[in-house]
Amino acid sequence: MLKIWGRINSANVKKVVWVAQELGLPFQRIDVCGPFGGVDTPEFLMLNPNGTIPVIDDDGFVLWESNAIARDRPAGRQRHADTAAELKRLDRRQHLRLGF
Ligand SMILES: N[C@@H](CCC(=O)N[C@@H](CS)C(=O)NCC(=O)O)C(=O)O
Repeated sequence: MLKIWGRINSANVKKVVWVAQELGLPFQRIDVCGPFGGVDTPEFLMLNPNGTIPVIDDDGFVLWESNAIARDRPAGRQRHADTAAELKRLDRRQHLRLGF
């Protein structure tokens, strides 16, 4: 499931939440930054070394910068799905070729 890190009163976080809602994507939003803190932890800095919000983790695909997220997600999700389908197809063909 799509995870969105960031307090909801951030305009940049609102932008990403809006995109997820427009795409009909189920998501979990995690309150960090400002009064919630949590953007200076090693775990968060692994996700975004800038320590800023929003950050998303979409089934392992991590991205920060709200405009990049807003631009990427619609196509990115399709790209992700296409890649997964392609890998499955190749795997199936490999099995057929190796006969097991
Ligand atoms: N250009 C970045 C800006 C990110 C940014 O500066 N986010 C603010 C909140 S809106 C932030 O994380 N501030 C750090 C803080 O308040 O500690 C984006 O669009 O994602």
